[in-house]
Formats: sequence, C-alpha cells, structure tokens
Amino acid sequence: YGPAPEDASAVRGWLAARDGWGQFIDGAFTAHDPARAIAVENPATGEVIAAVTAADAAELDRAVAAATRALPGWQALGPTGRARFLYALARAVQKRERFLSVLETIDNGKPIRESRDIDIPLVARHFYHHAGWAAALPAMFPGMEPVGVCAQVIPWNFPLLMLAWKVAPALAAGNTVVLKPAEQTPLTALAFAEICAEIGLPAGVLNIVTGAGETGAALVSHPGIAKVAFTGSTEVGRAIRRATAGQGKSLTLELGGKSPFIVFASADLDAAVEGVVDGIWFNGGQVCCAGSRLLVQEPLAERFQARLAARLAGLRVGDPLDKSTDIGAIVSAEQLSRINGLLNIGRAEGAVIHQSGPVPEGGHFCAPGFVTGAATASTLQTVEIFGPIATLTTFRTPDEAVELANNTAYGLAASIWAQDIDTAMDAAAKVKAGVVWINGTNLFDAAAPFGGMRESGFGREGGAEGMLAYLRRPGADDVADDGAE
Ligand code: TXE
Repeated sequence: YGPAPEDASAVRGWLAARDGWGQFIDGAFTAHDPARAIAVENPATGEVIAAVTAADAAELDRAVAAATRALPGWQALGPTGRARFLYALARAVQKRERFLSVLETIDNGKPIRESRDIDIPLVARHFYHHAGWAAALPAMFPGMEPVGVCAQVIPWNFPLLMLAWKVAPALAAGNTVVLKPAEQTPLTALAFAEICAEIGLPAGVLNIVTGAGETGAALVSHPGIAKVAFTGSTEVGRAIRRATAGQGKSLTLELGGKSPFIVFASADLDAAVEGVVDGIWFNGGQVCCAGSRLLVQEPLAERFQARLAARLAGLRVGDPLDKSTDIGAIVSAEQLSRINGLLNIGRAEGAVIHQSGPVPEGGHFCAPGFVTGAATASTLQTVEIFGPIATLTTFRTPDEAVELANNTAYGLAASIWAQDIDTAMDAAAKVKAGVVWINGTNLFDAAAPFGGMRESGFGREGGAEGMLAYLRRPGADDVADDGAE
C-alpha cells in the first residue's frame, strides 16, 4: 500500500492534537515547556510539524528515579510475565503499522516504501523475537541478572527501529530504561510511549526524554545509570566513553562506518548493481553500515560503471510519501550541507562526482550518485559521507581488494559479491568488519548479532550476544566497560 489519505490524515490529526510534547516519565507525559521547545520538521517540506521539550536536569532525575523504582517490580514479573508485555508491544506496533510508517516518513524523510516494508515490520519482529528471549532467558543464561537502569541514546536514521534494537533486549533481560531519541526525529518514540501506556506496560519501565546532545550527555553521566547504549557518530561515542570512564557503567557503542562493497570479476553483474541500490541508496545512504566504498575488479569495472550509471538515472528522488519514490529527503538541512560540503572538498581534491539529475525544491533533497577518481587517502574515501554517494575504485587481485577494504579506521560491515565462492569466503575471513555479507547487503535480523570493531565501536545488538549486553553475573562487574579496554 501507499499511504492512503486516511493514514496521512490520522497522522496529521495526531500531530495537530498537541501544541507540544513533554517527557514520558513514570507512565505519563509531563507538560510541554515552550521555553525549552525544539522544533521538529518534515525534511521533505521544511514544515514544522511538532515541538518537543529539551529535558532539564530535574526531569532527567525524575526519569531515572522512575526507572529505578520500577526495577524490582519488573524483575518480579519473571520471564513469562515480561514476555507477555513484549508480545503485546509487538502486536500493538503491528496493529499501527500504517500509522507508524507514515509518521516515520514524515518525521525522517525516508521513502514510505522503506518505512512500510523495512523499518516498522522489523520493529515488530524485534519485539516478537525478544519476547521469546525473555521467556528463554533462565534456561539459556542461568544465574545471570539484569544490569539495572539503562540509558539509551539513539540517532535519527532509523528512529523507531533503533529504539526497538535498544529497548527490546533491555526489557527482555529485566532492566528498565530511559531512552533519548534524536532531536531531529523524536516522534515515533513518542507514539511508542503512547503505545506503552495503552498496553499497560508498568509505569517507569520505559521512560522517554527528549532533547539534543546536552540532554544525552547529562543522561549518560547520570549516577543512577548502570548501563549506557549508544548509536551515533564516532565523535560522540568517544565523548561518551570519556565522560563515563571510571563510573563503573557498562557501555556499548555502535558508531560510524565506511564499509567496503567488493565486486569480484565473477560476480553476477545485475545482482551486484541491485546490491548497490540497497547498499548506498537505501535510506539516502544514511545508514551506518552503508556500502559506501565500491571496490570493483578490473575486468568487470567498465561494464559495472556503465550499468550503475544507467540504474542511477532510473532512480526517483522526491516526495517520500509517494510509494514510487526511491530516495526521499535527507534528514535535515545540516546533514544535507554536510554532505554537499564533503562533495565540494572531493571535487577540489580532483574526484569526479556522477550524480543523477535535478532534485525537487523545498525539502532537503540530495541527488544520489557515485564518485570516481578519488585517491585512496582522499576525503571522500576516508570520511563517512552519510549520504547517497559511494566512491568507486578498481582493484586487480583479491589481496589488493582486501587491502583496500581494510584501509579504513572503521570496521562495521562489508559486502562481497562473487559467483566464485572460494574467493568470496577467503576475502570474508580477511576483511576487518563486524558483519560480512556475501552476495547480499544491509540484511538485518533480530537473531543475528550486529556491531563493529575499531572506530565503529564495540558490543553487539541482536542475537544471544545482544542479550548478554544487558545481563551480568551477580556480584560481578566483568561485563562493565569502564573505559579501560
Ligand atoms: O550524530 P550524533 P549527528 C554519523 C554520520 C553523521 C554524523 C553526525 O556520519 O553525518 O554522525 O550526525 C546524541 N552525549 N552518524 O550529529 O551527534 C544526539 O542528540 C550524549 C552515524 O546527528 O552522534 C542523538 O540522539 N548524546 C550514526 C545521538 O547522540 C549525545 C547515526 C546521535 O547524534 C551527545 C547518526 C553527547 N555529547 C549519525 N551529542 C550511525 N552509527 O548509524 C549528541 N548526542
């Protein structure tokens, strides 16, 4: 389905029903304070659609206190008691799939096809999966206990999905949570807060506070927090690690990337080109594990580039609510100017940027593309662009491919394309990345652990590893990362 008029009007009605949002603390919303308002805009139109309140120190104290009070009751519910709530959350998300998809698209700018077919279904799947984990926990990890009150800070590229990745395992393990969504995209988190209240999730188990970086910084440093989970930029990840060092908090960081997308000569050309569409043009390239460095083996390179250019010309950039749109709006004017700034640096450094045609006016649109002629150590090859643009580089031998792939400070993901499976498997073992896909890319599943190495951070989300990040042995602090890794 595309957004039926009634879906869009339900969202508009929901947005219009409030002048502004306060914090979701202890099961209820506090009053909005216009003096601390942060405007939320629709990136496709620039229209201001809502206002949230930047949480102050007193509100953060109240949120952490509510989560602390809720902890014993949530733990006393036991595995099946908690599983029941996680199933209820999954079902409630499914029931509101259309509403949440439209809201996500209006708030973030991503195409409705993506929020409808990927983001929101994966949110439901994540809660279902972790409902199972809640029930299975005592058998799978006997003797382990929840960590305590968790502070979770998430970015704007997959707003509700990042919430699900963080909240579902934390609650399944018996922790309580204070979560801060990104200031650009807080709305689906607030809609989720309403869902929590509606299904009767015990008050204080999940608290949602809004605000920008200062709010996030104050939250993660709060003395009542036992564990911090962060997804966002490497720079902020570093700041959080520094700020929490010595506080005895457990920490997981999921940061940026510059992931290689290696196409060997034996690759199925059509499949590999479609892979690029999913790898760098999906979500406008605003994906931490985006395949942003295309490495193509020489015999295939010319045909690959021609095919890629043709595919690029066919992409539709525009209204994210139109179900035929491939590429929506970039999340904010700031992010768009960051992308354009990097492209200008690239041009000055001698790179050639191949972008598709003109983009619509009035929103933060960016023409997708790819870059040739960028030297190995140049800006476009080394800095995360976080937009719909990948560099294209050729290589001769598998060893050279691996060397180029690992020539980065990051280590989040890699995608390898080859019909000759031995070559693919050999390269997969040598590429330094937390996740390696073969003949696929950007594949996520709640059962598969995801996370990085090097400057992409540490810790895993999803699967058994993801559950362990929210558990500890009684009396032990051996799971704590205290900044001393
Ligand atoms: O991220 P920030 P930004 C990368 C990407 C992008 C760049 C900047 O390259 O262009 O980062 O994006 C909160 N203490 N990624 O500036 O600032 C902030 O409010 C605690 C990759 O938007 O890292 C938001 O909720 N929290 C990434 C969250 O951190 C702080 C996704 C992320 O914002 C804070 C997003 C502080 N000192 C951007 N400062 C990925 N890994 O997917 C900010 N925040």
